[in-house]
Amino acid sequence: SATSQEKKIFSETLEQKEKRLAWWTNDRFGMFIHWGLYALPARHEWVKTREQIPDSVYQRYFEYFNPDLYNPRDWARKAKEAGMKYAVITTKHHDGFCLFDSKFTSYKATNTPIKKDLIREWVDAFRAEGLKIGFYYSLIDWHHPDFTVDRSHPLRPRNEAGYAELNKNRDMGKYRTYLANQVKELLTNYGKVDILWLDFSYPGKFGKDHNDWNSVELIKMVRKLQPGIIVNDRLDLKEYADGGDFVTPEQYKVAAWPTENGKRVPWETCQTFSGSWGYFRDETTWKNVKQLLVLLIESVSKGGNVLLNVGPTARGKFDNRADAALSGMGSWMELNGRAIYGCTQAPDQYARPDNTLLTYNPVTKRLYVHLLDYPLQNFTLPGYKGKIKYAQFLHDGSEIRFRAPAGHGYKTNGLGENDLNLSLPVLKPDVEI
Ligand code: FUL
Repeated sequence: SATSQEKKIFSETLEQKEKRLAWWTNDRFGMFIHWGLYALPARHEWVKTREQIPDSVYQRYFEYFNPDLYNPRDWARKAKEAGMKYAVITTKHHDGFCLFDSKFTSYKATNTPIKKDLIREWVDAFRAEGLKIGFYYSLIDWHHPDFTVDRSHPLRPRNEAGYAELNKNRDMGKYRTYLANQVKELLTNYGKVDILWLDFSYPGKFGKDHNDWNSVELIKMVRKLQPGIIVNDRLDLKEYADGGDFVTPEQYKVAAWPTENGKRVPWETCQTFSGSWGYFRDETTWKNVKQLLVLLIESVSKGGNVLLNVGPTARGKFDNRADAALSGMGSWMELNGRAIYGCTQAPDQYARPDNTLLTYNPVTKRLYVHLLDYPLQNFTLPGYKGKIKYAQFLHDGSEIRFRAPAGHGYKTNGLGENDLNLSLPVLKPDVEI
């Protein structure tokens, strides 16, 4: 009998799924954008819950939301220059504020001083720059009057009795309808949508059985409206083999390519520059360009994607730190993108030397050896004898000479019989990470 893990909602085969995901698996690198009212307090997108800010106070961010410098074409160019091929934006985050013009709420950008459907302009701009587009949509909603108050809610009370009191007149069924209506709007009014990034759930999140979001019906609707769309795994559908197209490790590096039932699954890690997703003015924990590039290379070396987040300011710009990180990555990607796009984990026959990461393009059969610490002149590829025809630096295409030990009895300077020795220039070429 089928295990619960084999339960399916659709009849798509694995091959069909791989085909549907092919562009995404190839592109590897995307931009996440968390933008909303929380850009004004500028101290984390969860600020409303963290500081238990009452609606009446949070309302001032709605009244002063006026991103007059918003130029999504500029954002799109920066994403593209960084080497990103797709982007995902928060159409609504947990605070319930909608950047898009929804007819099911008045809590939206068109009713703030900016008076615009910011998603419409975003979609047009990113499309015009040739990027694929994705919508993040929060399942959680702290603004909707029918949404169940739970531990993550800004209104969270001191004790259990407090929850009962607060939830007495709340009807999750009404919220479910609202959610479905909004997802329908997003997938109907903006043309083709490439990715849907729902956030977040786990089975029985609210102590009810499995029907917090009407997930099966929701996903069926999504697939019907946008048959080619790629959907993440953050609905409570883990028991279905096709409940999500890819897994979403957040803010950590995976140890190895994630598997389910022994099979490697598509994955994407989402990461921030500095910890917060929304613009955080005073945060100082920014990762440097090398760390970000290692994250990207390491993810590809384990068969995954990276969705790297920018939190634009309340005036609608990327701040200088984000600009600098993006352009630093872009300089590297311009010369080394070939080791990222279309690449994946190297076949087992290639051992990974210390302080390196390996990526591999299965179509061109090229192996990319990323030297994380530049070695002194000689560099050994263990057991690579007979596996390599030619070696080059990627940044300038210049040849790297290599040799195998000359045979039994020969003085091999510590090389094993099947090793290869690369002769590297003494000076590290300056485009290396
Ligand atoms: C989490 C959210 O709670 C964060 O605010 C952020 O959106 C991240 C990508 O997902 O679960």
